[in-house]
Amino acid sequence: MHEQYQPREIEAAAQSHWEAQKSFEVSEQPGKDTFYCLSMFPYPSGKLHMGHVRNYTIGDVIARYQRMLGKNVLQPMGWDAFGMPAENAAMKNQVAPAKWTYENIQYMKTQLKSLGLAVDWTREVTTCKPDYYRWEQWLFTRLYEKGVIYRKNGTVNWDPVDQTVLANEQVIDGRGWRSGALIEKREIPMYYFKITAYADELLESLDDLPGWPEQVKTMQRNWIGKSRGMEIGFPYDVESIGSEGVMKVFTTRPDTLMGATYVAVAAEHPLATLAAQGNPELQAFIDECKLGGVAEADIATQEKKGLATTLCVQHPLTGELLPVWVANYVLMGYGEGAVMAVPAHDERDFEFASKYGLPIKPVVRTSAGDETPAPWQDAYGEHGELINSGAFDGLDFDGAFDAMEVALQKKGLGQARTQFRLRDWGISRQRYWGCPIPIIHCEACGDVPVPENQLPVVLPEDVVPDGAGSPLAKMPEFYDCSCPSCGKPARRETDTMDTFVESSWYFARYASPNYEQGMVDPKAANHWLPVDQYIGGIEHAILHLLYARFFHKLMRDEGLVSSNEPFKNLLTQGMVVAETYYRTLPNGGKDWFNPADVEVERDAKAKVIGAKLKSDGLPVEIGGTEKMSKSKNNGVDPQAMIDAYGADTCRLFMMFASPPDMSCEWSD
Ligand code: RRW
Ligand code: ZN
Repeated sequence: MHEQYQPREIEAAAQSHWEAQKSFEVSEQPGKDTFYCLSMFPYPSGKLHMGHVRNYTIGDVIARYQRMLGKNVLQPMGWDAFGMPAENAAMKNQVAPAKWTYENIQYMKTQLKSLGLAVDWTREVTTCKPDYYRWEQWLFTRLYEKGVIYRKNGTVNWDPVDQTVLANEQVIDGRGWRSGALIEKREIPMYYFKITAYADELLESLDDLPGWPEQVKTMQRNWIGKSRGMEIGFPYDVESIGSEGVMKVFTTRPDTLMGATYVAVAAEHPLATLAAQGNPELQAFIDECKLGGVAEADIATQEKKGLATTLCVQHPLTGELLPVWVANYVLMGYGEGAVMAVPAHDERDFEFASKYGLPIKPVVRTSAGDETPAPWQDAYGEHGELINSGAFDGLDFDGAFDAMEVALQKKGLGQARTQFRLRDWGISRQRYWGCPIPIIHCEACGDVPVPENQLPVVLPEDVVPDGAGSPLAKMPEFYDCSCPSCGKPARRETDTMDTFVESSWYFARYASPNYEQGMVDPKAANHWLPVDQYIGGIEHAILHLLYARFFHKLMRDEGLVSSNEPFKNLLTQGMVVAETYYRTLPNGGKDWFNPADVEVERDAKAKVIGAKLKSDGLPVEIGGTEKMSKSKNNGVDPQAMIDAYGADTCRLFMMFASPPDMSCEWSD
């Protein structure tokens, strides 16, 4: 018997016992209560992070508790294995993404096993393997036939030097991350999931999730963004435009209609194209608008710019002529690609009108007062009694909404409409390391989904991308094929799917991971689903969770699962934070040191009074606690902790140091 705790021996002995006993392998047991405990599966990025350790320990503690209550507990694990990190590593190290990925999986799996998690490893799922993604392709073809997936043009970031499409995060200050070239917007055909057809249900059924954090539900509601507004038509001024027509806008503030002083259209709007004929200055501006990234956040913060045209439209109620401007803050993909501008009651319009000296007319009495000029900035968005609006004066928001609708309907120029902020989900990626989109392009037949008996469309695994364009598009051995309908030579789609598609249904595949007759075995899926407890980081509060909820409903509508929602209870774990240390460089930048390389000095009461770099014994600055990250070099390698003190010590510390949903400060 050892005096001291010997983690290595004890943990290894326990783990081999569990393995031999198949302690955590579970099967369906009719009559026994089930509990499905799921932690978000990792990207095989290289090695475990403290954030993983925390996530998977929380899950394991819950799984153990439920097992002790006598339940049949399923706790699976797998790999979210497609994605750009593998391509980036491939370019850096000249190694195929597949090889890099499989090696990482192998290493991280031994790491995960050393944590002693009660995982049923026989259910391991790896999304980059054909036995997984073939079912994703199968569902794709089903949904395509049903019209839930469709093709349309979408705008992407085009790097003219590398001749490649870039993801938003690869565009830095409007330039390509590798080439430094000015990025252009390009329209290319892409495939879209019609998630908007499920917008109402995705919103409504949030109310059936009492086991979700209120904060996450609010984020989802805001993302879906249901709003009631009015579609309003502004008749063309035939004299300036040269033809009859109506410019449509959508607004959630029809009560401010009498305060519209100009209209603005997107660079791609037909009126912009018309106005640019014979106007080189405007054409140049339109071209400039087409430059720059497509990320919404960048567009929201960029400087608002515009150019006047000689065109006018008529105010739908007064007939007054309003000038048409082309503006970079109006997006073609949103609403109608045109807005009625009410500078007194909209921040962007105010900024624009002030810059270009356009009239500002207050039509709602807000807390900012009626005076001109008034500090409208403080009162944008406020509802109030109408002023300066003729017959509408004195009405409140709801009264004005209804009265405007009646007045507009009389002229056939208005209609109340509900709008969603949510857009359809574009899943085409011009990338190599992803699930091939199972479509064949035939000159005679158009887009033909790959028939079931020709699935999967297998991704070749020996390719090393070079960053210039999509490798698959340069591989005739991949794209040359014959049309499944007419047999003539055809071309296989070379785009791959967004990796969020794989993570949208893995939780269902775990129920029958080796099932070969379908995407899931409905019997097994309905035995385990919905997940009783889902655990993961808050960074997935919006997209991943929304897409997974959407997929669950798609699978329900395919008859594969019977529940409406995939995750009954959700726990969003807090971050893992650690102290940061740095020295200021001569150029003002900071050199960050890893906590492992720093020695902390404490006073008699253990209060930290300073820190020194171990290698040179000289002082370093203490930068405060921050989320563990590469940029601040404050990541603590869990493996070093496990090797030194054992997995249980590490796990126990993480559970004890902080409640699971709050941030946890690591300290050795
Ligand atoms: N494969 C995806 C993924 O995020 C998940 C799919 C379901 C979309 C904090 C957590 C910190 C992460 C820093 C570092 C997620 C972390 C899980 C961290 C898997 C957290 C990992 N894969 N929470 N996690 N590193 O490998 O939130 O404070 O990135 O729940 O571990 O993370 S992942
Ligand atoms: Zn054909």
